[in-house]
Amino acid sequence: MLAQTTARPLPPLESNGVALDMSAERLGWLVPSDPSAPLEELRSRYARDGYLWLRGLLDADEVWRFRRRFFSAMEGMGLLAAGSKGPDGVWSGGEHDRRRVGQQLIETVRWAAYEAFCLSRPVTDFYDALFDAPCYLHKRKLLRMGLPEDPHCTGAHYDLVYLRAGTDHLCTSWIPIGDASVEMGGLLYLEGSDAFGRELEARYARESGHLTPEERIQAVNATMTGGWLTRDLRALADRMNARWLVADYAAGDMVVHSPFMIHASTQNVDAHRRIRLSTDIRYQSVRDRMDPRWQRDWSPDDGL
Ligand SMILES: O=C(O)CCC(=O)C(=O)O
Repeated sequence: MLAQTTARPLPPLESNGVALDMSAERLGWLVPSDPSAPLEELRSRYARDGYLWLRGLLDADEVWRFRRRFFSAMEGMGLLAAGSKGPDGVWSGGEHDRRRVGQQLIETVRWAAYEAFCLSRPVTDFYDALFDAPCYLHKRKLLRMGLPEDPHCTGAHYDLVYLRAGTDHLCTSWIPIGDASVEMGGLLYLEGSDAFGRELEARYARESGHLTPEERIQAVNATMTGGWLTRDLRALADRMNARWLVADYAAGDMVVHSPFMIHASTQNVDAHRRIRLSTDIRYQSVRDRMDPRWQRDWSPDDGL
């Protein structure tokens, strides 16, 4: 196993305008795994921790190439600083053409080159082995940008809330496209929360018996008001008596998390104003039941 990244002092972090205000007992560092470790070891770590941070699984050059291609498609929309070159992805600090940027994102998730990136050999080999069956990549794939100064972040949630119409034997890959330091707002995970997510889901199953099957799979219905548990990450950590685990991700890394593992993101406060770019995509065995709502390309109005 790789050594844990060295803990280092961090700036104050915020998520959706709420300060994390983390004391030492509420903040920790994600533990990396070596992708070449024996499969049984990786499986048991995943079952125990609810995640695997596979450092250097992907070819870093390919990741940088994809970042370069992404930002070159975004040129001329006011998003990037005048001096931002190639894969830098430095934010302009001003207004951008939201309509064009949004359209470009919708187009980019449909690129064959993006699909090929998501299906790169190390990723599919890993999942074929993990599932002990040919893996299937859900068509609904998300690319996200974390812009510096944007207070909107991902609230605390677990993924199954959005994927209830298929198997729960599925995994999310969260892949930073470029480096994603803590300052850049990379994903953070609530330690030990896979078990808590399972409890919440079991409770939901008990309490949602009166809903129709169509209503029951929705994240918003008479029993639930949305997929997020909270925007107040500190309060959730206190309630769970747990730590949020942060990491300095590098191009080439992939985090695998279980559909019950609670995660969130923080505001990008990178001193160099680099945009956090990442993709989150879901894999399962081709033989397990698939959520039909995830068999179409992402669009902002797809209702999920
Ligand atoms: O990248 C983000 O901010 C959110 C990603 C996410 O929720 C996921 O990977 O399931």
